[in-house]
Amino acid sequence: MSRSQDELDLPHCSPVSNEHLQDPPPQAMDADAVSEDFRHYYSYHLGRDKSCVSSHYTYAALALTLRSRLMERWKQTQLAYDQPDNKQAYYLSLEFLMGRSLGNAMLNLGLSKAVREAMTGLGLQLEEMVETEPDAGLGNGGLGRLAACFMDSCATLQLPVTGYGLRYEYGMFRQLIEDGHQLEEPDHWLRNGNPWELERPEYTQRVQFGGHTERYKDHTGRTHVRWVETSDVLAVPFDTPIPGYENGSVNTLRLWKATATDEFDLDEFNAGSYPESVAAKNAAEHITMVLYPNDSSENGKELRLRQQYLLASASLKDVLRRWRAKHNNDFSLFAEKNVFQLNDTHPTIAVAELMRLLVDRHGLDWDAAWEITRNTMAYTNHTLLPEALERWPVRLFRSLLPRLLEIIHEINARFLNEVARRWPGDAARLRRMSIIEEGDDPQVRMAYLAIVGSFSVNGVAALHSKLLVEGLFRDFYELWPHHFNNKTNGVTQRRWMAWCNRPLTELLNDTIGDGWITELSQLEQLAPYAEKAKFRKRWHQAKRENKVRLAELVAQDTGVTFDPDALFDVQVKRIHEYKRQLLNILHVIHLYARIKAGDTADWTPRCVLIGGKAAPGYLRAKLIIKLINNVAREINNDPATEGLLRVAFLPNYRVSAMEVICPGTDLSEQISTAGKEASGTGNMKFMMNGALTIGTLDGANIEIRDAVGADHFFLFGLTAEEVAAARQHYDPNTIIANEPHLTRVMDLLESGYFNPYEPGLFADIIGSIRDPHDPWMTAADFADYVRAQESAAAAYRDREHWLRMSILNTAASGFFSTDRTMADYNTDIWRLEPVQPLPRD
Ligand code: 26Q
Repeated sequence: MSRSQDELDLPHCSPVSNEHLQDPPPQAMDADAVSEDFRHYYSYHLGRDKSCVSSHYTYAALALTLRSRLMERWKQTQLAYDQPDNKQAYYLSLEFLMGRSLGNAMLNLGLSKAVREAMTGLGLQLEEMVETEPDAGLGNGGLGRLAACFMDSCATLQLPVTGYGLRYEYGMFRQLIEDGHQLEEPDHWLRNGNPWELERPEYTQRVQFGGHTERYKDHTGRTHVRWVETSDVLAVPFDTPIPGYENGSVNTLRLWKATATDEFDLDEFNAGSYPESVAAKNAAEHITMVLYPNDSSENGKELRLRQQYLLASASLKDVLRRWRAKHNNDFSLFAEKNVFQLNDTHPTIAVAELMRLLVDRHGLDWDAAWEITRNTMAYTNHTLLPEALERWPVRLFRSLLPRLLEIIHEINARFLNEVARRWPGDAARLRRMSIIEEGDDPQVRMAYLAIVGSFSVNGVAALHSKLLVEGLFRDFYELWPHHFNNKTNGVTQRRWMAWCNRPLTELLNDTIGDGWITELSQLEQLAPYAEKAKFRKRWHQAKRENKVRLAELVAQDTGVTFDPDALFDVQVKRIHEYKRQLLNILHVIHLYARIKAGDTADWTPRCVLIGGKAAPGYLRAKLIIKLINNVAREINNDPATEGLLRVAFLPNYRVSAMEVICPGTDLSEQISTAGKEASGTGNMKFMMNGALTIGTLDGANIEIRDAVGADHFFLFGLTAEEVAAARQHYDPNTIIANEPHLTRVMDLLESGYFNPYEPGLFADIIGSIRDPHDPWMTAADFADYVRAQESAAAAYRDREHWLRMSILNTAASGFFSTDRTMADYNTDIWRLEPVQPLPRD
């Protein structure tokens, strides 16, 4: 049934080189050249002229102009990486939340000025062209955006790192708000084509599903395993160039698209069932049709497991293909020259797949293959919520990936032997640590497979990494303490400052030069300027300009008017109970109650913005969105709040919206229940852009506060330890009764004030706050949150004081660059040498 790769009817590269086919000369980087190329693409490639000027085509022409300049650099970079001595890393991730590419390409190619000049010369609005590009929304939130920031930093550091992911036809859903409810709309982001991707059919890989295994003996009498009668799918790679910042390097993001094999057509067609053959083709292509829109694992969905395996298998085969082209079947140096970073457990099936490929396909014995696998894989964990740890039913594995299940069982048997040798007679420990969770419906614990199959396990912030080894992974830490490490997250300052915040970038460049764009720690030099009144004034002007822009976005998308002189208080992130948007809205209700009670002496006018998507099946999160919208409606429509308080829910929060939001924010809400948010990365974007944080001691907030100093951070709430201790005797109803402010808020909420036409609508939410088993302990932190909010409001009224603190936040944000994060991964885990692109001949 399966035919070999060579029989696939695909384009391929001839091994005979054509000496006449020299590269054309390098392309000029000045405004005139950009303008000329732009007109060339517009007329001769897109076939448009001056009579039809739509931003879609001008965007496309500019994208092609930039892309052609990426191509030459891309080739020279990849040729350099492929020199046999270089070690390479592969970042395996089901999500890459790239956002838009145009501005990033302009910036990193060093073409910002030339492009602006060229477009002005052509009478075109660059802004409008930028807005035309759809976000590449191939991720849910933090984990996917982190992968995108990592790619930017690796290219900038000239590290040979390739991203491997899936080319979802439909990315993250578009969120509409209708009558306060979230509606989801499919995001067909590829509809108008994607100028940034390059299809590479010549590197197509075949991926097997289903079937069964058989044993056979080779001529020496050794037993081997064959996986047969499978239904195969093809994975076709699409490459996106990832330019480094003004360094001539271009890395690769390789995304796989699933397509049907020709056999579908032939076998079914010959059986006389053409329509069925087309239907089968469809089923294959479904695998990469849509991104799963939940950001804590949804267990047991077969299609999701197919996605994970397609990514793991196609990517490993791609790496092995390149290896074998140079080393044939000699894998002795493979682990020395290759490393795979697993972005959470989602691609962890790669551990078993690499074993399968080495043993079944390339003839290595188990121990040699295991040695290679364990020295090649590294795993990053992104969650502390036990319920979010991925588990797959063994029976699903048996039917979909039977050979991989056998391999997992073998890995587990050998691993449990090792545990038994270390702790003889400790049956409870064996049960706890087993990769297979026994029970009526046994499950594969993917995190355990990832730990057992790798040489490094890291968390994403100091607290998170500490809690991992004390809690979820404690047994494994006792066994292999040296495998565990921390790599605090970051964000790329190229997108999250240099691109998205022009007013502040200009001020920074004027003041300390532009070295911070590649070395963020240079922002330290700003600190002394916090004391200079003239500088503070310029800082204020930049922030105000950004607030005007944010207010325009809010007005356009919600109809709510924000006054740029008010305190802009912002919480944008996925909607989740542990992130406690509910606590935020309770505080908003409290402010409203104060206004209604006439308690407005020394008031700080405040505009509260909340945005984020709820997983479509997460009903309580959707109800929280509805509550926020209802509260916003009542407050904004009450004349008593005029000039004092505004509330808006921003629909369809996404990367490109954050590019407007974080520069215009004064107060960043990072208010998760301590011990629940692994790191957070929005917190870093806000800090870098001069926002102050109101937050709990959770995730990277702790490191943010340490960096900027306790006086410049609004801390509140229980610590992770106190949360754990308070749980035993948590009594929210007594807390509510004893806190007059909270009593008043709950009274308003329970009176139906915010749902006059929908009685009882919020009963579920009210019940959750009053539940002694509320895992998020919202009521416990309310009073302290209100206190911290009051101190933020007071601080804002002292403008000079606030500006000083704002400047010091930016100045202290140097640590939170993914350049630093990537340097840390490289020093402790990857051990790559930076590689310069080859010079052109
Ligand atoms: C798993 C199985 C099936 C379907 C979906 C999933 C799934 C998808 C996405 C599970 C989790 C995610 C995303 C998790 C995530 O974004 N975590 C965040 O990662 C950030 C980067 O490290 C941290 O800053 C955040 O604290 C963490 O919540």
